[in-house]
Amino acid sequence: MIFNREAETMSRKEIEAVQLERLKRIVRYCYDNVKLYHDRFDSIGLDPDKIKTLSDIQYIPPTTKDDLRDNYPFGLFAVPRSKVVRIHASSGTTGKPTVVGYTRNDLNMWSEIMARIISAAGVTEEDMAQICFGYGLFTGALGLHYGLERVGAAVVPSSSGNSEKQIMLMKDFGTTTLIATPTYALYLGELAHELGYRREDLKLRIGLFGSEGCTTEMSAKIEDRLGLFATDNYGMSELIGPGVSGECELRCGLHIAEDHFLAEIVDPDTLEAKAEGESGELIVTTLTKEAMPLLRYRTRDLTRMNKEPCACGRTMARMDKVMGRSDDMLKIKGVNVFPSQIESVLMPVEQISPHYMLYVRHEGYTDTLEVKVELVDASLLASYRDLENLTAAIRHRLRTVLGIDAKVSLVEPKSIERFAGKAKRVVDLRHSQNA
Ligand code: DLL
Repeated sequence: MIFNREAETMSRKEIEAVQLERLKRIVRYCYDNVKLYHDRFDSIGLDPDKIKTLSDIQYIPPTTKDDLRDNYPFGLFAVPRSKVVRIHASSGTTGKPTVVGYTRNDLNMWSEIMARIISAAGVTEEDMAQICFGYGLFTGALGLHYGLERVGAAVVPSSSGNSEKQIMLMKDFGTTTLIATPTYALYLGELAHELGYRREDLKLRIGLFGSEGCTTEMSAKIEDRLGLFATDNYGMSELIGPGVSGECELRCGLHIAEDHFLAEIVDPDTLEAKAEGESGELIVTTLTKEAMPLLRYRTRDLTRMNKEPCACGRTMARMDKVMGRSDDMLKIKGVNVFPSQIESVLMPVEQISPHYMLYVRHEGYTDTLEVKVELVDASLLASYRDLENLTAAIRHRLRTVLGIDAKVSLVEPKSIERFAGKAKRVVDLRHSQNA
């Protein structure tokens, strides 16, 4: 079902007209209401009225996470406190969180764009949706919550953790829709199996996953374990939370809510625009946000964009699944690789489970990578020869497919940590080693 047919099926010309009108307005609004933008425009002599076409956006300097940090907590808000009705924040790895605010209109827009991708995945008012994202400052749970209510689904706000109870509720309530990070969904599937539930004991049919990368191969494993159809959903707190883009039932890219977000793909080093279809860093301008609008926000996420209308009837541009973040790229003996590529190589290997960790170290003069992955069957550990053969086969695949040489460690089933939120699979020990 197309939730908002009028918006979601505009012609490219109509989309661009809406974007241009909104871009001009938001640029002026930012200049008039946010000191950072006022000062930055003035310092380079940029008149907000100079933005007359969509491509004029290139004259606007990008906004970065550092700008948010430097203006912690509310320095980038464009409205007085009385107009702010919600605060969220994302916990950075270091220091203070990144804080974002919403007006009533922002929350309304957020529910609308969420309802679009929730409907695009096939969820209707007949569904019972269990939200296993952590409720709190994280945008995931409340974002999905209000979108699902807008669609009319029954929401079970079970939050993350307490996994045995999650599965019990899933069975007893007849949950049809699961909302979680792919990592947590994978774990819930594993636990349900261990607790003796059969797939048919659960009524799950759709999984709305997101907040972290998940390869198609990993997604297929989750679908198999839980007996559902999974879609990938992308967003980030700074821009709104989830809702920036999401897959429809055809799963050939994530539809971007282009009437609210203007997306560009640029070269992460030079910031030059990439040609359509080329991959690069996603930069997003919020076109309608009131409380904390952002101009040309550097997401650091790497993807591609396709503006061809989709066979589902929606015309909004689609982005590829995120390949990784530019700051997540691992350089192993001169070869650049993303954790997602390693995941794609590991997933099809039958004898190993989908749980893995990547350790990067500095040894001698070079960086080394250890891929630690769980065996499905512990009995393999008893046979030195079988273990050696499997290790060699995985090393060989990593070398031929990705061109990297890694140490492969096969470990006992269930010995790798399970995550209830986003997984932290890459451990970079280079810094601590130097310290
Ligand atoms: O993760 C928002 C969200 C919640 C999206 C629930 C989807 C579902 P942050 O915590 O600010 O916001 O993290 C944003 O997570 O820049 C990406 O690097 C990564 N990310 C989010 N969704 C995906 C995805 C939420 N579908 C950061 N695939 C982003 C890959 C994703 N990475």
